[in-house]
Amino acid sequence: MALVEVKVPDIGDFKDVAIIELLVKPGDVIKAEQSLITVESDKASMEIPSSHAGTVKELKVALGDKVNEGTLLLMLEADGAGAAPGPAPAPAPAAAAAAPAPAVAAMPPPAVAVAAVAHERIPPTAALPPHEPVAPKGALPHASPSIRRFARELGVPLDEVRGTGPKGRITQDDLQEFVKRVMAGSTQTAAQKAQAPAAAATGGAFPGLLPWPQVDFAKFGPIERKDLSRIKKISGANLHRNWVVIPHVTNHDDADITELEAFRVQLNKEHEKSGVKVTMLAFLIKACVAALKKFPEFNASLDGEQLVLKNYFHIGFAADTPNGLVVPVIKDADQKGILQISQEMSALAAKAREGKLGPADMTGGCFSISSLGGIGGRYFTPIINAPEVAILGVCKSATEPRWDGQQFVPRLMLPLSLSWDHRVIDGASAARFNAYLAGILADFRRVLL
Ligand code: CAO
Repeated sequence: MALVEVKVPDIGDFKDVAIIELLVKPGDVIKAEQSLITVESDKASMEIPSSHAGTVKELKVALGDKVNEGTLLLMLEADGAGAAPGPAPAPAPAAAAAAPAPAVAAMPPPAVAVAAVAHERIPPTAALPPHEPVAPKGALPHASPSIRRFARELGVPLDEVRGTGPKGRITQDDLQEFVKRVMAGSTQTAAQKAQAPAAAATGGAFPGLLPWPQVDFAKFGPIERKDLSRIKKISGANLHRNWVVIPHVTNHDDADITELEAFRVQLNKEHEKSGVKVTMLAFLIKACVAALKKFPEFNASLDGEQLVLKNYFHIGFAADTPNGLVVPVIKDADQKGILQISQEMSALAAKAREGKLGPADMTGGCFSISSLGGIGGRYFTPIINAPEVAILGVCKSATEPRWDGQQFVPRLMLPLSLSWDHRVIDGASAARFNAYLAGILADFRRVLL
């Protein structure tokens, strides 16, 4: 293979410019047009590309050396792909000196990439918004075009990076070190610092929101402070994420459970001695399984742009415990009868109150039910238990006058509140789901249809 001398091409009016960055080293395999060094005049920095492709054998220059057109940069073992299509055109000095926008993007290959040292401002990126500079106000960071381009790709605010190169120049190592520290959490960008108080209070960064109110409550009366329980911290973070991320809609409806409640009371009389209490929640779980079978998109989870439809029916139920809310799961509820579900629920609720639920008791749920029926209330908006896509809230049933076509009759009505993820479910499906569910609760024989 031929050994080729790679020299500085025509760089216009740039004379005796210092090398501030060596971008390749012996042994590197490079392409034609790949940047080899960065040089800097008092007006601009620029990258010098290679005229050939191949393997770098020997560098003929060092950091700080001054170069001109024709200076030998390195010896290259050319790979036979030949030279670059033509010599790199020289940058227009005026453009180099005054470019207000990223000059790198404006220079098409194989042009020498130029960045104005004193005039370029890096546009803020979506990843890391505006920030406090490390450099004094007005002073802009020294960095070569390739470093600026790399910083833009990573969303790194360059003026927060401390440069360790000559004259405080930011090197690739400095950039990588900055990113490592941000990822490890040992440093924050100015934007992250500004958002920290609000983020601490709200559990996440919401650019543009007012900070959380800081109030000295003791000024207004006696107070005491109490740590949130471990469950409250965990469930709070989950509820917050789910509320913020999922576009919730809640449909309210009523189910006539007059006959069902009579049946439940009768069943409990029959099983008095067995010690198993048949609960309304057990019927609700069975009715929901039937509705999930009828409307499979409710028994699903979003995975990117796909919907994962589940062919199993694990139903979670919210349980109130002294330490906070937990959601144990009844597995394979479709394969279990009302008595077995009642029994399992009672065991899981007891375990929950004792704080003895294990991960296996609380995972794998397809759909959840939150029942406040034993407590009170009419309707509410339950928060979807991600990655599920819907949840049923149930409140206290009450006897109400209902028109039967001829007269008002007393009926036991159960308030239902179905929250659903509008990314997956449409309003019409939700209304149908509720109507179907209410139909089953009104006449459980419909489960057989
Ligand atoms: N309407 C009227 N009464 C109801 C009812 C309803 N929808 N559901 C239950 N009841 C009555 C029952 O008949 C029972 O009364 P008796 O003691 O006179 O028989 C009483 O309320 C208790 O009911 P239950 O033993 O069937 O228990 P449950 O199924 O209502 O609740 C459990 C079990 C674990 C869900 C409950 O203990 C619980 O933790 N509920 C709170 C759930 C919660 O916090 N949800 C909110 C989550 S969002 O923050």
